[in-house]
Amino acid sequence: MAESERDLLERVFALILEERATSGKRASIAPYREPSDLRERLDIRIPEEGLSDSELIEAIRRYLDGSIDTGNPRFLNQLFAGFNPPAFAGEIIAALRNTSMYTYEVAPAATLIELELINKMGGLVGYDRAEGTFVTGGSNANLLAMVLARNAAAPDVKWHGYGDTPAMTLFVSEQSHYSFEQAAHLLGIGIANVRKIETDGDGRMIPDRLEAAIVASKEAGELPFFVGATAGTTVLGSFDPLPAIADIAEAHDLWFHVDGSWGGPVVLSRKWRHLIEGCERSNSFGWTPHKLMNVPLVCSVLLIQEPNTLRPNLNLTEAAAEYLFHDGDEDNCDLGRKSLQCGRRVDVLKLWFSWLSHGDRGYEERINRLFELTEYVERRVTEADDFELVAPVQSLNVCFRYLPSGDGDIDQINLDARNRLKAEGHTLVNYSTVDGKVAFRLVVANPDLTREDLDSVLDGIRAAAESLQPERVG
Ligand code: ABU
Repeated sequence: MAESERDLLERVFALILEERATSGKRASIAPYREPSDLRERLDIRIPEEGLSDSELIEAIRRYLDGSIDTGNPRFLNQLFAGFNPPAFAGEIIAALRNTSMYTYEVAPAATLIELELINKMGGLVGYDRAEGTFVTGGSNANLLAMVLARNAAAPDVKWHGYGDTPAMTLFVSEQSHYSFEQAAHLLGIGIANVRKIETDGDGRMIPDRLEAAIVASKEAGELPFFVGATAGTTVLGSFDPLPAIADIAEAHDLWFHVDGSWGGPVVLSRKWRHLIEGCERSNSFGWTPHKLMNVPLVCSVLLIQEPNTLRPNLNLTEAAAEYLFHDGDEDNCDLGRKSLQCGRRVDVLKLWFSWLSHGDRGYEERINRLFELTEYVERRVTEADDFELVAPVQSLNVCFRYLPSGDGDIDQINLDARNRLKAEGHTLVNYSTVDGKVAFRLVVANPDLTREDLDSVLDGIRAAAESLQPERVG
């Protein structure tokens, strides 16, 4: 190794260690900066002549300064958070070998690890002989599941297009992820053919409404083909009633997919697995370890109950891409034949290292602890006079709002408080509108969170909101 390479790598690793040593202790997770301001600070332009290593290190520092520290315990904005050392090692080691998942010959170890973890995850879902593939995220898992479902219902479409196939309809809850509509658009099914099924007060799909919508679609001469249930909705964290939905999907011979992108890992907890009961009856299941399993983005999987489904659906012909896939591959080890991607990162490695390090029990304890912390937030919100839940807590999302003591636009005060905390870089907690009310959506995903961190977040929200009430100023 050249001296200059060693020197640069040592400086980069020193910077990473310095960054990790101070994360969590910093008062700010990164103050919000307008794009024009940040663009200037970053100095993004590519120079004519390359930078020195010292200048490169300065560029890395500028990037870190301009990025949110999602490992900080006051980042509760998304369905991911925290820092995972073994998984981080996996990210680096994957880049060290820098290969692609398409063929066994260039990714031998990674291929076997991926096959093993797919098998394990499928087993946890309750599939006997699952297959699956790593995808670019939960949206991509939903898209791929819809491709498989469409081809099962209308096999000719793969080769000849829709022709005179009746309008194909799919059914998801009104709380489901927007990617189902996006996939309907991309697949030429049409956004209007996504039927949004009403949810109950807990944000769960109402099975009777699903049944009625399927019947109505059939009566209209359409071709229902897919039911997408959600295990962990983005805003409320709700789990659709899978057994009842499975009954309906089976009765109408529809593909039953579970979007477990957020809530899927509860299968690892004996205490919380009941939330996802019935998942073993699904045809496919999306599971995104970069969320609840705290693996760095991107790490996401689509599992399929029926083995040997992906290859006939995704491979064009056995002769296609002969330049890449050279042999017969009787062992099904060239995973590129079973993927929507050609080049594909070794996303399994960070999951493998993390899971090796935690074991099943470690992940179970982690998930149980996150639920306990969520119960703590729920209790603090319900016991406070100036906070209220806007929906019952379903899993790890707490949707609540601040109630001002005087007059004032409650929605605006909550929104302004959120944006003030964002501007200061104190806390980042997302918001949404629930039953017409602007509410904080606090997500408990960071495994290093403590009750004190959560107190600090709630106190910060209260202080920001109080400071926005005119009658309390001065
Ligand atoms: N599937 C991405 C969800 C993003 C979020 O709600 O944080």
